[in-house]
Amino acid sequence: MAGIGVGLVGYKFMGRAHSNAYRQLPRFFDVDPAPRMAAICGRDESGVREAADSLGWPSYETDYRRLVERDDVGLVDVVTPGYTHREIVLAALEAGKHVICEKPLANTLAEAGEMLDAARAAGTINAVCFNYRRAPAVQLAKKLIDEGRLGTIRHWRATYLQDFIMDPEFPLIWRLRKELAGSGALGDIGAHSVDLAHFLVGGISEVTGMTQTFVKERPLEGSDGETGRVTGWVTVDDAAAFLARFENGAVGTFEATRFAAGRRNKNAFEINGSKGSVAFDLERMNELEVFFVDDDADVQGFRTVNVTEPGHPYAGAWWPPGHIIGYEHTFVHTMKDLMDGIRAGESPAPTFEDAYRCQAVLDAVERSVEVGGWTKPELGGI
Ligand code: SOE
Repeated sequence: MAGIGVGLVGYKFMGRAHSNAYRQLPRFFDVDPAPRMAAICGRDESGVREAADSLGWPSYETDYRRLVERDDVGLVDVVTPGYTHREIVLAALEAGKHVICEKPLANTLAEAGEMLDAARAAGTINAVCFNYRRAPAVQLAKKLIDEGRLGTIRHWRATYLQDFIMDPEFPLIWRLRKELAGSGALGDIGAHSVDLAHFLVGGISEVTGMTQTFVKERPLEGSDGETGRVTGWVTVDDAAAFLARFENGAVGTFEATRFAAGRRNKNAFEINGSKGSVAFDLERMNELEVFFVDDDADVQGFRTVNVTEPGHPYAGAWWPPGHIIGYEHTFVHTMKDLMDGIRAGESPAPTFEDAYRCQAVLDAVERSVEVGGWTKPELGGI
């Protein structure tokens, strides 16, 4: 097995998650090509050297331009903050590499369009890491919908709730600055819900939204009692909510917030169809709640399926039934499908085009907030 050399740009939270995925993948799944961890890249030399050592990369670069040119790198994986995605992805595509990029693909719809065009021109494999599609329970929900077992889908109800910035003294990190992150809760976590909605229900035709920034000014990173407390403005939303109409007639609600006290990472959805319902909550990610209208009336009710049987998506590669998996496995599954895509010569969904559709919904929500009323995702770039 020749394998494919991976070059990873970025080494913080997502860098750790993706590195772990490349290490674990060939140990549990039979993939060809198998990923070969070639080099990791970051601007701060001591930081990236330390990351290379601890995450298992044999070499490092401090300039992404050098990384994408390396002969031993066939796949470039971009896990840096959103404002850097465009330039790194364009360079990797220009160098003829396959690319996987963290979500959201870009900070604006225009950038996403440019990246989609470049990916098409390059003709290499492209993918975007909306990892929650790859939870076995989410895949089971998709299977039930595709098989018609929920009937006609009427409702999509998504909440993505976090609470990590509730303290007003929490610093003004890059995620809270529009020029670096694009948007706040909307793009960071609401994007996951939009991607799941697209995956499970279908295209969104119009939206109407609202956003709120509760804490408008925060201490700059590193400024404290000793250095002198300096503050800056929060330029993104702390919370966002919107209504949506789907192309197939279903209706949806979305809520994304970083101010839901006690909800650390509650990425949840419920889908109601004419024949039944499913409900998922990432904090209980091995389970799918399922309800069928046609069940006998005397035992009717939601059942909780433990999605760990060998026949469940991805589950057979791990442990015996009932031996649960976790957050990190969604990244291993993402890389598995990416390797399969490279082998087949077909980009695995969600592709750059899928991510562009997601970006178009985020963009429509932002326009709706600005002008009021319903707005349509602009898909002209596809
Ligand atoms: C922070 O809100 C974050 O790490 C997101 O950036 C991820 O996409 C999400 O999966 C978990 O939370």
